[in-house]
Amino acid sequence: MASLASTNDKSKPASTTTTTTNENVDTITDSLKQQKLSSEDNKKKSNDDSSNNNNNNNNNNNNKNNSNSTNNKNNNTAVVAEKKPKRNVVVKVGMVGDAQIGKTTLMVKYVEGQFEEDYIETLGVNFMEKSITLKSTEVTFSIWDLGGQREFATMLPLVCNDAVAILFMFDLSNKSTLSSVKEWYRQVRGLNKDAFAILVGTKYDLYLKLSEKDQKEVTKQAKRYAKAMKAPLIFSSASHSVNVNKIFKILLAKVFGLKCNIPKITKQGDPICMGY
Ligand SMILES: Nc1nc2c(ncn2[C@@H]2O[C@H](COP(=O)(O)OP(=O)(O)OP(=O)(O)O)[C@@H](O)[C@H]2O)c(=O)[nH]1
Ligand SMILES: [Mg+2]
Repeated sequence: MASLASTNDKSKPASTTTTTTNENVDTITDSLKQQKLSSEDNKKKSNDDSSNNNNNNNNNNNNKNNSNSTNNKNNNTAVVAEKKPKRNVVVKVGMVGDAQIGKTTLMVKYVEGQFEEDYIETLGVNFMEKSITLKSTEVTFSIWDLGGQREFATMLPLVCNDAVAILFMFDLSNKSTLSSVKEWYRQVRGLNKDAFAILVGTKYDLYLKLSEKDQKEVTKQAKRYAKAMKAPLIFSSASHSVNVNKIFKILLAKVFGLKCNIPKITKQGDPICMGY
C-alpha cells in the first residue's frame, strides 16, 4: 500500500494493483442470517461473469479473424489483425470515518482478499488500486483511505478532491461513530459536492452480538442518515466477508448509471443493502 503520509503500517504492502477479471455478484439471502455469517466470495454467478463470456466471445471472434488471416496469408495477401484497444477508466474512491472503524481493513480485504486482525493506525492517507474488467473496459478503482484521527482532517482534500465516490463509514457496534458521519459529511461536501455518497456500516459480525434493542436503534438511525445523504446503505464485515465486494459493485453501478440487480436487503437484523 502506498502511503502519502507517514505510516506505521509496515505489515502491509508498499503498493498494490490487483487485476480481477471475474468478479462475483453477491446474493445474500435470509440463510446468511441463519448461518449468521457466510462468505460472499464463495457465492453466486455474476453479471461480470457474463461480461467475461462476452470477452471470451470476442476472443473467439478474434480467433476466427486470425484463422481468416491465415487463409489470406496462404493466398499471399498480407493482413494486419487490428486489435481494439481496451478502454481504461480510473474511478477515485475516498474513504472517511472515525478511527478504528475498519476503513483500512475493508480496503485491504477488497483489494487483496485478506483480513487484517491487528489494528495499525493510519497516520495520514493510505492508497491502493484494484482493476476489474467490465465488458471491454478496464476499470481501476483508486482507493484513498484517510486516517480517522481528527489531526489528519487537514489531509481530507487529498482524499476528496476529484473523487467520484466517497464511502462514509462507521462501526455498527459503536453508535458514536455513526453520529460522527454527520460531521464527516459536512466536511466532505465542503470540498466535493458531486461525489456519490455511500454509507457503509462495518463489523456486521459484532453488530450481531448486540442486543436486539441496540441493533434496532443502530439500523433505524443508519437508515435515517442514508436517506438524508441520499446514499445507499450497506452493512459489511471484512472479517467474515459480508457485502465487501457489493460496496464496489453498487458504487460502479452508481458512477456509470448502470442497472444494479443486486437484491436489496432491508430487514432489521440482516446485512442491510439498500437505497440504490
Ligand atoms: N470483528 C471485526 N473487526 C474488524 C472488522 N473490520 C476491521 N476490524 C478490526 O478493527 C480494527 C481497526 O481496523 P482499521 O481498519 O485499522 O481501522 P481504521 O478505520 O482504518 O482506523 P484508522 O486508521 O485509525 O482511521 C482492527 O483491529 C481490525 O482488525 C470486522 O469486519 N469485524
Ligand atoms: Mg486505517
